[in-house]
Amino acid sequence: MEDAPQSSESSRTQVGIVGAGPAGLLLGRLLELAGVESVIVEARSREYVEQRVRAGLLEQGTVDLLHEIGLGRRLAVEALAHEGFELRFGGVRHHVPMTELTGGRRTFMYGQQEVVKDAIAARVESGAPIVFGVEEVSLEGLDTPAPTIRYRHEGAPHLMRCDFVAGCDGFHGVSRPAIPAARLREHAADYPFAWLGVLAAVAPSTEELIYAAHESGFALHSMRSPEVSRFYLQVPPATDLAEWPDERIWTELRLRLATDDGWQLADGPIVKKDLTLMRSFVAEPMSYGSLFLAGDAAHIVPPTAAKGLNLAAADVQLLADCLVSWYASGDRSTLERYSPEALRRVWQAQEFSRSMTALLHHDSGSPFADRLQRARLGGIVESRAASTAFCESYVGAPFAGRIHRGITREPDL
Ligand code: RFL
Ligand code: PHB
Repeated sequence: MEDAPQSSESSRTQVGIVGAGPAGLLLGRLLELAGVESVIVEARSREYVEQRVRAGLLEQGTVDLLHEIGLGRRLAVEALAHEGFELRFGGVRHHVPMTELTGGRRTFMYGQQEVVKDAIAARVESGAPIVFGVEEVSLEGLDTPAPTIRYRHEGAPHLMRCDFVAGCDGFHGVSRPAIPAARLREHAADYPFAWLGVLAAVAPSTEELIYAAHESGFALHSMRSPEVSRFYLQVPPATDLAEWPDERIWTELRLRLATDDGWQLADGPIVKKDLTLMRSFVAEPMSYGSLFLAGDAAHIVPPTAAKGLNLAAADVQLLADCLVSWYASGDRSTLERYSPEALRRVWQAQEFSRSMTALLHHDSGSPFADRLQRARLGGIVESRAASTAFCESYVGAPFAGRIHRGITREPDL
């Protein structure tokens, strides 16, 4: 006997959001505060997305946004605020006074998974819908004003009708591939290096991040808390982590971070190792009919300048403005602003991420290229104008055009 066909349970919302990473969660929060309904559907479990270790550096604009939308309470206490960073090359440390050079803008160390936890907790508390563990997600009717999201949850099929779909499902999601190929242009560039990332249970040996250019390759000393350090080493893309026992990692970090003034690197237990491949990618345009892409679904940057999460936050801030204006006015031109305005910031971040990657990584091994790299680094630290320009791109531009969110800003502690 055949199974009876299962009819889909159907529902309706204004904005269907695919993905509960930073892009989807922050968009949901912005819409909620502006009185626009949304449902977030996420392929993974809540536990999984809350534990996923990724980005750590938040720009001033991202932190301002988190405060404005009521997600800044824990961040105000736990994030480490930075007013400068160090460029290290030729055995010499060069302090770059970022905050002084950018009219008071700072960066903040606060794990991406902490932002995700805070945003999920707020959504669950407010009762706005979020469905974890969905399967077989597909998008239909994107070229109409009544798109649908189909998915399975706990075995049962669902059909969600929406006014708009926000594709916030990361680089490997289903939203971008749902756009007909003829309507999408994809730009991509790969890099001949990768990052070996290390999380170590040891207090950072520095108060500021250290970006080190060395003939053995780039090294970054970052941190997650006063007790946890985060390091990255430039390695070849085909690296097998088994070839990097802890002792080799500490030896290489000591070599690449060494200075001629006796600075010491403290070591400790390594609790996690990972390999990140580097890629630049942009999909143009970032919208198709009733679908809008945001975050990694639309673009990837190499991690050097720490722009990925911050770009996702900037995208959804703009997207929320556009959607809320549409609900207020019914004027489609507000939606047409989204892709060109988002792409302007995206390409600037691509350009800076690529040039910062070239500035710090060791490439072909050609002595000529090495000398040029050293000259570029020298140019930045020796000229106030050059270091100001570098810091303005590094710390990120403020977001323009804000919708009223009805939330009073929490004080910075
Ligand atoms: P995410 O975080 O990938 O979230 C996408 C979500 O969509 C879900 N999903 C689906 N849900 C439903 N249906 C489907 N079919 C789905 N397919 C996927 C996924 O499970 C996931 O929950 O994308 P989003 O929200 O756009 O956020 C982007 C950021 O995650 C990313 O740009 C950053 O992590 C990049 N990045 C950094 N960015 C920074 O701003 N500062 C940093 O310091 C920084 N460091 C980093 C980084 C990324 C790294 N890796 C691992 C790539 C350091 C590293 C090592
Ligand atoms: C990180 O801590 O993950 C991090 C910090 C700064 C960067 C990139 C990554 O530029």
